[in-house]
Amino acid sequence: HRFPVVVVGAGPAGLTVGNILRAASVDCLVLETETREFIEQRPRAGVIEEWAARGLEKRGLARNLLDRAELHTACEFRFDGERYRFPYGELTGSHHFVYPQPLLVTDLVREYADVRGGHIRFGVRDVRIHLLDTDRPWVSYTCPETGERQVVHCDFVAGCDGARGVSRASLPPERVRIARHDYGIGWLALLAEAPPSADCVLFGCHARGFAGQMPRSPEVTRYYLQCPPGDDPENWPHERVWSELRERLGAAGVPPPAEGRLIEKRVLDMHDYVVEPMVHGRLFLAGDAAHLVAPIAAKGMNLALHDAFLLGDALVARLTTGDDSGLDGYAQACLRRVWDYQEFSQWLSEVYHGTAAGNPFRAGTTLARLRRLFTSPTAAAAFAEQYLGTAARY
Ligand code: RFL
Repeated sequence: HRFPVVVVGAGPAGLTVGNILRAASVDCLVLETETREFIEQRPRAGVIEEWAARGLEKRGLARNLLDRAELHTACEFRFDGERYRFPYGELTGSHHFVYPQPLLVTDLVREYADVRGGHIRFGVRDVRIHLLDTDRPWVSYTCPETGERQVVHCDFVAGCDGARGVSRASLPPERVRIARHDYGIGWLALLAEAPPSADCVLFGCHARGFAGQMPRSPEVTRYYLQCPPGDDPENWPHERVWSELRERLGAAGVPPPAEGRLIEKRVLDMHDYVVEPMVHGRLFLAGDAAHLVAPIAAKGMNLALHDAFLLGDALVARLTTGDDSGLDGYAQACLRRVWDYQEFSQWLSEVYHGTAAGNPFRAGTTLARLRRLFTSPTAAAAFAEQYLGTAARY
């Protein structure tokens, strides 16, 4: 078999690259280890920045998103027993789209496979990437039905297989630098079958630890509770979860969170990494395969989409007109936004976790940082720009 491009991984990054290639009639093969049903239901992100939604729209990939997403124009911080609403929509004229990742993935698979006629194999095993130093790379995998090894020759490989994939591991260690940051903090990530208690994202900055509420739909709400890294979700029975949420999100005159069955409960250790360069020979990494950003600032899926737009367009230019400039500048163009978002996540982490550090000095500076957002219009404007990812240029 031969395809101009093999895309490894059918997450937001891989499916967006595949859709861009198909729109330009470039053939590609997407390889995914999970089943279609699984990826269409895997709950994760929900916040899509406006530029990312417009980027999807421009490529014909946002019809359902624009119809069904909720628009968010404010978030609310709770600290010192009070609530502080931050109306970023009024400040900037820009907003967030809230559209759960499984819905976006469902739209992207349908468009790629059913509408644009793209090739995709689900349930493949043991994917390997070969000969990246040559201009004739190939990819092999085990076919789920027959158990046979399959070989696919190609010109380019898009490594979009997320944080635990094979693409990053295929890079020769002496040719890449992986910068890592560990926050030493865990978050208990919860999905509750309950309506949100406020119409916007809530951030509770409390001495007992951070708590967050992210509305997902009228029936389902995501909550986060700071916990020790590596904590066992079994340490968090229903009663303990709701009493901590009430405490940490509590403020004068607000209703307590509406209780509901917890349908997801897992501990995430907060850490980041960035692979530089994101390219080796004919392998181009995109999304979480290249850089992980802890879900502190809800940036991961947005960065995955940013990479995918650049990579998809660059591959189309190379394969249809022989123009190499997009591929040559790819890593640098992605990494400017990646590092900017990493820096913001690190800054925001102190806002979320500083009051619970058990250190009165850090608690004092954290509260000063929070108050500044509500007393200095300049600080508020800078925060809004980073929160929304609206900086004009990278
Ligand atoms: P994905 O989505 O992980 O997709 C990678 C795909 O590759 C498959 N795969 C393989 N396929 C072939 N061969 C292999 N060897 C393979 N190994 C893996 C996987 O099955 C999968 O289908 O990566 P992608 O496309 O780069 O997208 C990244 C985003 O999914 C990720 O950044 C976000 O989910 C992060 N994130 C959030 N991002 C936001 O922008 N806003 C949010 O609100 C937000 N909330 C979150 C999040 C991530 C979370 N978790 C679980 C880490 C909340 C959570 C809880």
